[in-house]
Amino acid sequence: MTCAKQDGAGFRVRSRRRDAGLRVPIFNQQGEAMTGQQTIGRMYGSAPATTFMGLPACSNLSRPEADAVLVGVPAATPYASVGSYCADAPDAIRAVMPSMRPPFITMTSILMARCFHHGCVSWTLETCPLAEDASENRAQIREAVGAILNAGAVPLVLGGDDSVPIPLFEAFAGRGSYTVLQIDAHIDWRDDVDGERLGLSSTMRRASEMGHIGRIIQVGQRGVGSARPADLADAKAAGVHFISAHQLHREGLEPVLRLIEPGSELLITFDCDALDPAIMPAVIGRVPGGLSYWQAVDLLHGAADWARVASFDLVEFMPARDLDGTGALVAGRILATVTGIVARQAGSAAESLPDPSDPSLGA
Ligand SMILES: [Mn+2]
Repeated sequence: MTCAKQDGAGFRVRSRRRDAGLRVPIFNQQGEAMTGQQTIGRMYGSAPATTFMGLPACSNLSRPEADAVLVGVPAATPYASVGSYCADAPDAIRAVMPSMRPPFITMTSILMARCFHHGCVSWTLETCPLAEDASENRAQIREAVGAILNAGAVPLVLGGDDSVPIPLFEAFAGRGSYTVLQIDAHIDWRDDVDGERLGLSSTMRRASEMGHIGRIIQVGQRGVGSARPADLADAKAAGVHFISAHQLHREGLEPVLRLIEPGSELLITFDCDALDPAIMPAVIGRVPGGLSYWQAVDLLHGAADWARVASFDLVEFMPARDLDGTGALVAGRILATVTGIVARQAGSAAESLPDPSDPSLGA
């Protein structure tokens, strides 16, 4: 970096890149180079998309004609103290995942890409980020998820803060028994925060109270959050299985995967703060020691080897805290990976696709 004097008002930083006349692509969230150069994505045939990876937009949620429906949900029950700080997440994550078409379908993305265009559609809920409309938000989410389930498809929910999974889980009532796999830096077992019992700190306690939720597995704890010692004691008394981030790093995925009962139905709830902030800075509270990208991907694939993914949600992505789109890209890839898993489990992946367990494919 070099410094240049500017009108006697002080020094401003000027990049060496500009001085040297180099043209390094800097991507905006539409995947277009801010320098005007072609991006690597465009070079291989991608294009900006209005839906996640260019998924077909859904015209009728009750008849989606797909195995999975990706639903953007800006808000459910925001706390008045912080508001809906993740309301822009669906748009931000969609924007960084452009459409993929040949020959941009690489070996690492072929599973996702094929599944997207044959087995998943996109829908957006316009939930209101204002707390006073939270009950309406929750009703919208329950109705949307219920419609998707009635149609025989799998809901993939792109939040929104961590209060979004509560009405998502509620929509499964009367449909069977489910295991919740929560991947999160926090346990989310507060009974209430400032009188709000359906906010982001209470998600797992509310889940434990639902008759259709059986086993609860919580992975990745390490963060300083709102939980109190009594909350942890209650969770353990309720039979929750905890695998902390540190334990995962020391012992690998085996302790988690052993907890997943073969043939069970999984509701996977993925808080972005479970990931290490080096790859996921876009969270409200960054804590070192989180999951790596491959730990997360292998956990999702490993869980899906034993159980059916009945729903997936990705929450707590906070665009205002992202750094150069890094977190959005990671979140998008995680979501894309799960979409591929769901489509494969539904049998919509073409038989000619490579074996997903082939390590050379990546995710
Ligand atoms: Mn969390």
